Amino acid sequence: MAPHHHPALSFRDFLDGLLAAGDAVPIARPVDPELEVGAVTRRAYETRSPAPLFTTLTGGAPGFRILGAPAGLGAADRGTYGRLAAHFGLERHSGPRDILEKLVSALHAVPVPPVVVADGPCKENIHRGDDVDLERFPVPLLHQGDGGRYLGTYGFHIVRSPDGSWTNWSVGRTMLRDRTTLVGPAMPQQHLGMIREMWRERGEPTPWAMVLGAPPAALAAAGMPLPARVSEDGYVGALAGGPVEVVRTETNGLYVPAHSEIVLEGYISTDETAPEGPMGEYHGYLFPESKPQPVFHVQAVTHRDDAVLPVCVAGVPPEENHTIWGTMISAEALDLLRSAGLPVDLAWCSYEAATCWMVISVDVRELAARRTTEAELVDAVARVLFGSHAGWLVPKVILVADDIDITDIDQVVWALATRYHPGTEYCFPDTPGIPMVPYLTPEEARTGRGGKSVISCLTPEQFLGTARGTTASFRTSYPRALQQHVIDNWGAYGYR
Ligand SMILES: Cc1cc2nc3c(=O)[nH]c(=O)nc-3n(C[C@H](O)[C@H](O)[C@H](O)COP(=O)(O)O)c2cc1C
Ligand SMILES: [Mn+2]
Repeated sequence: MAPHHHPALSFRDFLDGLLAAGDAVPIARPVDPELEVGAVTRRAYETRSPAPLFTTLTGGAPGFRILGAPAGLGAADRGTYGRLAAHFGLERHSGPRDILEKLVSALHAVPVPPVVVADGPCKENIHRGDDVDLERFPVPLLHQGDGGRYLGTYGFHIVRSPDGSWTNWSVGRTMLRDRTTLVGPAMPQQHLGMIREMWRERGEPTPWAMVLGAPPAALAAAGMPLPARVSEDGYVGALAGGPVEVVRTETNGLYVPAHSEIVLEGYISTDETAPEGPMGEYHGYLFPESKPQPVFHVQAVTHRDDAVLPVCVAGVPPEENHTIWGTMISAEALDLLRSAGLPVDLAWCSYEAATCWMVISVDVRELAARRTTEAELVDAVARVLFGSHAGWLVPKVILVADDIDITDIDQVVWALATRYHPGTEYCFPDTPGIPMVPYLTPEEARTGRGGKSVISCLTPEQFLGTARGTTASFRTSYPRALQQHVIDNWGAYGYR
């Protein structure tokens, strides 16, 4: 077996990197998968502490571990975005702009398809047929009020269109139902639901696999709204600078990343459903209703020795629905907007906004040169974004000038407060959107339309290339030489 040794392409190498950097902590004392794993992980997110690696769990068979907060934020001195950057093999102090530009450039690189290998770490243990028992895993109850225990919160589904031309990798949650079945959403607008529908039309169940503890770059790409019929695997190869090694499943002819911790193989039922949820969700709420969702049948389980199950404990930011999903949506949207020729500097789903808004910074010099109006700009942005797979996920868009660093929430709040004129919001009541957005009316959630808007924080002067005032700040109110003098003498003034 060839050594892979690349944090972006091997979960185990990624974990070793976090441990070496002090951005994951091994927890040897016994921890209960029922609520305790969730509570520790939640506190780690909310205090920006290292990722907890639970090595002794009081539920499930011995020998399994759990990693909480795999892409939580860290303390600033260790690199706020260090765990996220490590997913892409970037250095720990990379910032949001570095990460976005890397993701965008890989969209323009030639896709690097996976290579098939004969064997891999994910095959170290193989259970088939009657030997399949999902209860062997320490399946955590993540929040009180959840409708069940979730095995899949940081893994991805693998399905293939019946004609074999499109392999889709997508992150989606799965709840444990019994020893051999899971239940989870497969929304028709998401590619998992689209491909399942293709198989259903033929009257067949969908061959399916789920990967837990996947290569981190693959997990991130599986959480990215690439267009339909684009296979995420080729994007991952371009992003990671080398192909993903995949092995054939034991039972259904799909291919799964060899350097994965746990692989589930089976099929998605055509019509069988079971109640799923509720679960504390990405927007930060738990709504106490369960919904009927498709049942996933598991016919084989393979896993590494001492397998690590990664866990996302969804809820208020920052967790992986914000740091991974929000970042991947931002990159795809940024590329769409730029490729459409719009004067866009950056796009960013503020983590603090729980993937419910995207801020877009506009190159105001280019904007003024175009002699356009606010309504025309908003219309063009809405057409490009809301018409896309990525834009379906984003209910609110905020436009600001590029003097604002949109990855700094303090600056976004300042722009909203001082530049947005009340009553000028552009609403899109007929535009389709993800029905999970918490403020939707029952009618909007049922029809899957509405609740979408664009807010412009661009001032009338910015469309004309003039200015009414200047910003009063350290960076803008003093000569550059004086700024440097103050920085150089900061200690001499008595500051640490
Ligand atoms: C941690 C995490 C959990 C997610 N859970 C779900 C989910 O349960 N259902 C869903 O439709 N999307 C979920 N997503 C978002 C999808 O992965 C994302 O929209 C992706 O684009 C879907 O793949 P597709 O574009 O191939 O359909 C999640 C993303 C992340 C990062
Ligand atoms: Mn897809």
